[in-house]
Amino acid sequence: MRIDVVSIFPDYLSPLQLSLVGKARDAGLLDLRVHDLRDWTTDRHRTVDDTPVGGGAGMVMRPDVWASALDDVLQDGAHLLIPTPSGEPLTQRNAEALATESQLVVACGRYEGIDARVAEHYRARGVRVTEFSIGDYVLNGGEVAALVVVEAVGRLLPGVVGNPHSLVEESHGAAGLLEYPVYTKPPAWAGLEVPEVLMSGHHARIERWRRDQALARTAARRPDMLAALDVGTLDKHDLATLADLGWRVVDGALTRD
Ligand code: 6GU
Repeated sequence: MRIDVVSIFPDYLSPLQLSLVGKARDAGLLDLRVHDLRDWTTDRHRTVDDTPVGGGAGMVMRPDVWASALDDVLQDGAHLLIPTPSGEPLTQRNAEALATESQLVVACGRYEGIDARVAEHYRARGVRVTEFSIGDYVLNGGEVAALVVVEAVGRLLPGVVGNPHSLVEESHGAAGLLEYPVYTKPPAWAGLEVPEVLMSGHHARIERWRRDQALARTAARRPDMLAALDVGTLDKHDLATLADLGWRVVDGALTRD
Protein backbone atom coordinates (compact mmCIF):
# COMPACT_ATOMS: atom_id res chain seq x y z
CA MET A 1 0.00 0.00 0.00
CA ARG A 2 1.04 3.56 -0.64
CA ILE A 3 0.23 6.30 1.90
CA ASP A 4 0.98 9.97 1.27
CA VAL A 5 0.70 12.52 4.07
CA VAL A 6 0.65 16.23 3.20
CA SER A 7 1.29 18.71 6.02
CA ILE A 8 2.89 22.08 6.72
CA PHE A 9 4.78 20.28 9.52
CA PRO A 10 6.28 17.23 7.80
CA ASP A 11 8.70 16.76 10.73
CA TYR A 12 5.67 16.03 12.89
CA LEU A 13 5.35 12.75 10.99
CA SER A 14 8.90 11.55 11.78
CA PRO A 15 7.68 8.96 14.34
CA LEU A 16 6.52 7.00 11.29
CA GLN A 17 10.18 5.98 10.79
CA LEU A 18 10.02 4.03 14.06
CA SER A 19 8.68 0.77 15.30
CA LEU A 20 6.17 -1.34 13.43
CA VAL A 21 5.33 1.20 10.74
CA GLY A 22 9.03 1.87 10.16
CA LYS A 23 9.63 -1.87 9.79
CA ALA A 24 6.74 -2.17 7.34
CA ARG A 25 8.36 0.59 5.28
CA ASP A 26 11.77 -1.07 5.42
CA ALA A 27 10.22 -4.40 4.41
CA GLY A 28 8.59 -2.75 1.38
CA LEU A 29 5.05 -3.49 2.64
CA LEU A 30 4.24 0.19 3.00
CA ASP A 31 5.33 2.97 0.66
CA LEU A 32 4.94 5.99 2.94
CA ARG A 33 5.68 9.46 1.61
CA VAL A 34 5.49 12.67 3.65
CA HIS A 35 5.17 15.98 1.80
CA ASP A 36 5.46 19.65 2.78
CA LEU A 37 2.35 21.50 1.57
CA ARG A 38 4.43 24.67 1.18
CA ASP A 39 6.28 23.00 -1.71
CA TRP A 40 3.13 23.74 -3.75
CA THR A 41 2.93 27.46 -2.89
CA THR A 42 3.91 29.97 -5.55
CA ASP A 43 4.27 33.25 -3.61
CA ARG A 44 7.37 34.58 -1.89
CA HIS A 45 5.88 34.04 1.57
CA ARG A 46 4.78 30.47 0.82
CA THR A 47 1.26 31.32 2.02
CA VAL A 48 -1.12 28.43 2.75
CA ASP A 49 -3.96 30.23 4.55
CA ASP A 50 -6.24 33.24 4.44
CA THR A 51 -9.02 34.83 6.52
CA PRO A 52 -12.42 33.09 6.75
CA VAL A 53 -15.05 34.39 4.33
CA GLY A 54 -18.04 35.55 6.38
CA GLY A 55 -15.81 36.51 9.29
CA GLY A 56 -14.80 34.71 12.43
CA ALA A 57 -11.66 33.77 14.28
CA GLY A 58 -8.55 32.15 12.87
CA MET A 59 -7.40 31.29 9.38
CA VAL A 60 -8.56 28.82 6.73
CA MET A 61 -6.30 26.84 4.41
CA ARG A 62 -6.51 27.90 0.76
CA PRO A 63 -8.13 25.48 -1.69
CA ASP A 64 -5.82 26.33 -4.60
CA VAL A 65 -2.62 25.36 -2.78
CA TRP A 66 -4.24 22.15 -1.51
CA ALA A 67 -5.49 21.22 -5.00
CA SER A 68 -2.03 21.72 -6.54
CA ALA A 69 -0.61 19.34 -3.96
CA LEU A 70 -3.39 16.77 -4.16
CA ASP A 71 -3.47 16.75 -7.98
CA ASP A 72 0.21 15.76 -7.90
CA VAL A 73 -0.08 13.17 -5.13
CA LEU A 74 -3.41 11.42 -5.82
CA GLN A 75 -3.08 8.28 -7.97
CA ASP A 76 -5.99 6.49 -9.68
CA GLY A 77 -8.29 4.86 -7.11
CA ALA A 78 -6.83 6.78 -4.16
CA HIS A 79 -8.88 7.39 -1.02
CA LEU A 80 -8.48 10.93 0.32
CA LEU A 81 -8.60 11.26 4.12
CA ILE A 82 -9.09 14.63 5.77
CA PRO A 83 -8.61 14.67 9.56
CA THR A 84 -10.99 17.09 11.26
CA PRO A 85 -12.75 17.21 14.63
CA SER A 86 -16.01 17.50 12.66
CA GLY A 87 -15.41 14.25 10.77
CA GLU A 88 -16.93 10.81 11.27
CA PRO A 89 -15.32 8.76 14.06
CA LEU A 90 -12.40 6.55 12.97
CA THR A 91 -13.13 2.97 14.04
CA GLN A 92 -11.43 -0.41 13.78
CA ARG A 93 -13.96 -1.29 11.04
CA ASN A 94 -12.92 1.80 9.04
CA ALA A 95 -9.24 0.93 9.55
CA GLU A 96 -9.90 -2.61 8.24
CA ALA A 97 -11.60 -1.20 5.13
CA LEU A 98 -8.82 1.35 4.57
CA ALA A 99 -6.21 -1.43 4.80
CA THR A 100 -7.58 -2.86 1.52
CA GLU A 101 -7.03 0.37 -0.45
CA SER A 102 -4.19 0.86 -2.94
CA GLN A 103 -3.42 4.43 -1.86
CA LEU A 104 -4.41 6.65 1.06
CA VAL A 105 -3.69 10.38 0.94
CA VAL A 106 -3.96 12.19 4.28
CA ALA A 107 -4.44 15.96 3.95
CA CYS A 108 -3.51 17.50 7.30
CA GLY A 109 -5.18 20.83 7.96
CA ARG A 110 -4.04 23.38 10.52
CA TYR A 111 -5.68 26.56 11.77
CA GLU A 112 -9.49 26.42 11.40
CA GLY A 113 -9.27 23.75 8.71
CA ILE A 114 -9.20 23.40 4.93
CA ASP A 115 -11.60 25.32 2.64
CA ALA A 116 -14.66 23.02 2.37
CA ARG A 117 -14.55 23.14 -1.44
CA VAL A 118 -11.48 20.88 -1.47
CA ALA A 119 -13.45 17.83 -0.25
CA GLU A 120 -16.36 18.78 -2.52
CA HIS A 121 -14.10 19.19 -5.57
CA TYR A 122 -12.47 15.78 -5.25
CA ARG A 123 -15.78 14.03 -4.50
CA ALA A 124 -17.22 15.61 -7.65
CA ARG A 125 -14.26 14.18 -9.56
CA GLY A 126 -15.04 10.68 -8.27
CA VAL A 127 -12.37 10.49 -5.58
CA ARG A 128 -13.48 8.79 -2.36
CA VAL A 129 -13.11 11.41 0.37
CA THR A 130 -13.52 10.70 4.09
CA GLU A 131 -13.37 13.42 6.71
CA PHE A 132 -12.57 11.62 9.96
CA SER A 133 -12.09 12.42 13.65
CA ILE A 134 -10.06 10.47 16.23
CA GLY A 135 -12.21 11.48 19.21
CA ASP A 136 -14.29 14.11 20.89
CA TYR A 137 -11.62 16.69 21.65
CA VAL A 138 -9.88 19.35 19.57
CA LEU A 139 -6.30 19.17 18.31
CA ASN A 140 -4.40 22.00 16.64
CA GLY A 141 -4.02 20.12 13.40
CA GLY A 142 -4.48 16.82 11.62
CA GLU A 143 -0.92 15.52 12.04
CA VAL A 144 -1.55 13.46 15.19
CA ALA A 145 -4.68 12.01 13.55
CA ALA A 146 -2.54 11.13 10.50
CA LEU A 147 -0.11 9.26 12.79
CA VAL A 148 -3.09 7.45 14.30
CA VAL A 149 -4.62 6.37 11.00
CA VAL A 150 -1.27 5.29 9.54
CA GLU A 151 -0.54 3.13 12.59
CA ALA A 152 -4.07 1.70 12.79
CA VAL A 153 -4.06 0.79 9.08
CA GLY A 154 -0.35 -0.10 8.81
CA ARG A 155 -0.54 -2.87 11.40
CA LEU A 156 -3.38 -4.52 9.45
CA LEU A 157 -1.38 -4.83 6.21
CA PRO A 158 -0.49 -8.46 5.45
CA GLY A 159 2.92 -9.33 6.89
CA VAL A 160 3.31 -6.26 9.14
CA VAL A 161 2.29 -7.86 12.45
CA GLY A 162 4.45 -10.98 12.90
CA ASN A 163 1.80 -13.16 14.51
CA PRO A 164 -1.56 -12.59 12.76
CA HIS A 165 -3.24 -14.21 15.79
CA SER A 166 -2.55 -11.02 17.76
CA LEU A 167 -4.92 -9.29 15.34
CA VAL A 168 -7.77 -11.71 16.04
CA GLU A 169 -8.42 -11.47 19.79
CA GLU A 170 -8.18 -7.80 20.50
CA SER A 171 -10.17 -4.88 21.81
CA HIS A 172 -12.53 -3.59 19.13
CA GLY A 173 -12.28 -6.91 17.32
CA ALA A 174 -15.30 -8.61 15.77
CA ALA A 175 -16.51 -9.75 19.22
CA GLY A 176 -17.56 -6.16 19.96
CA LEU A 177 -16.02 -6.29 23.43
CA LEU A 178 -12.98 -4.77 25.08
CA GLU A 179 -9.99 -7.06 25.66
CA TYR A 180 -9.62 -9.00 28.93
CA PRO A 181 -6.72 -8.09 31.32
CA VAL A 182 -3.37 -9.77 30.67
CA TYR A 183 -0.56 -10.84 33.02
CA THR A 184 2.98 -12.16 32.77
CA LYS A 185 5.54 -13.43 35.29
CA PRO A 186 6.34 -13.15 38.15
CA PRO A 187 3.14 -14.71 39.55
CA ALA A 188 3.35 -12.52 42.69
CA TRP A 189 4.50 -8.92 42.36
CA ALA A 190 4.10 -5.94 44.71
CA GLY A 191 1.77 -8.04 46.83
CA LEU A 192 -0.48 -8.71 43.82
CA GLU A 193 -1.13 -12.21 42.52
CA VAL A 194 -1.88 -13.28 38.98
CA PRO A 195 -5.45 -14.66 39.06
CA GLU A 196 -5.35 -18.31 40.10
CA VAL A 197 -7.40 -19.58 37.17
CA LEU A 198 -4.74 -18.46 34.66
CA MET A 199 -2.22 -20.82 36.29
CA SER A 200 -4.64 -23.76 36.38
CA GLY A 201 -3.77 -25.00 32.89
CA HIS A 202 -7.51 -25.57 32.48
CA HIS A 203 -8.06 -24.15 29.00
CA ALA A 204 -11.86 -24.01 29.07
CA ARG A 205 -11.96 -22.31 32.49
CA ILE A 206 -9.36 -19.77 31.33
CA GLU A 207 -11.40 -18.97 28.22
CA ARG A 208 -14.54 -18.54 30.33
CA TRP A 209 -12.77 -16.30 32.85
CA ARG A 210 -11.34 -14.11 30.09
CA ARG A 211 -14.75 -13.82 28.43
CA ASP A 212 -16.35 -12.78 31.75
CA GLN A 213 -13.59 -10.21 32.31
CA ALA A 214 -14.14 -8.81 28.80
CA LEU A 215 -17.87 -8.53 29.48
CA ALA A 216 -17.32 -6.86 32.88
CA ARG A 217 -14.79 -4.39 31.50
CA THR A 218 -16.99 -3.47 28.58
CA ALA A 219 -19.99 -2.99 30.89
CA ALA A 220 -17.96 -0.71 33.19
CA ARG A 221 -16.03 1.30 30.59
CA ARG A 222 -18.03 1.15 27.36
CA PRO A 223 -21.71 0.53 28.03
CA ASP A 224 -22.36 1.94 24.53
CA MET A 225 -20.55 -1.09 23.06
CA LEU A 226 -22.70 -3.52 25.07
CA ALA A 227 -25.87 -1.78 23.95
CA ALA A 228 -24.72 -2.15 20.31
CA LEU A 229 -23.68 -5.81 20.68
CA ASP A 230 -25.23 -8.49 18.45
CA VAL A 231 -26.98 -10.60 21.13
CA GLY A 232 -26.72 -13.58 18.77
CA THR A 233 -23.01 -13.77 19.65
CA LEU A 234 -23.82 -14.34 23.36
CA ASP A 235 -24.08 -17.79 24.94
CA LYS A 236 -26.05 -18.82 28.04
CA HIS A 237 -23.10 -18.17 30.35
CA ASP A 238 -22.51 -14.69 28.81
CA LEU A 239 -26.13 -13.82 29.52
CA ALA A 240 -25.78 -15.02 33.13
CA THR A 241 -22.60 -12.96 33.60
CA LEU A 242 -24.31 -9.92 32.09
CA ALA A 243 -27.37 -10.41 34.32
CA ASP A 244 -25.03 -10.31 37.36
CA LEU A 245 -23.67 -7.03 35.95
CA GLY A 246 -27.18 -5.62 35.64
CA TRP A 247 -27.70 -6.14 31.89
CA ARG A 248 -30.45 -8.13 30.17
CA VAL A 249 -31.87 -8.57 26.67
CA VAL A 250 -34.96 -6.46 25.97
CA ASP A 251 -36.40 -6.44 22.41
CA GLY A 252 -33.25 -8.04 21.01
CA ALA A 253 -30.75 -5.60 22.56
CA LEU A 254 -28.78 -5.49 25.81
CA THR A 255 -30.26 -2.99 28.24
CA ARG A 256 -29.21 -1.92 31.71
CA ASP A 257 -31.62 -2.91 34.51
CL1 6GU B 1 -8.86 14.33 12.99
N1 6GU B 1 -8.24 16.77 13.77
C1 6GU B 1 -8.21 17.74 14.67
N2 6GU B 1 -7.64 18.91 14.35
N3 6GU B 1 -8.71 17.64 15.88
C2 6GU B 1 -9.27 16.47 16.18
C3 6GU B 1 -9.32 15.40 15.30
C4 6GU B 1 -8.79 15.59 14.08
N4 6GU B 1 -9.96 14.37 15.89
C5 6GU B 1 -10.27 14.80 17.09
N5 6GU B 1 -9.86 16.06 17.29
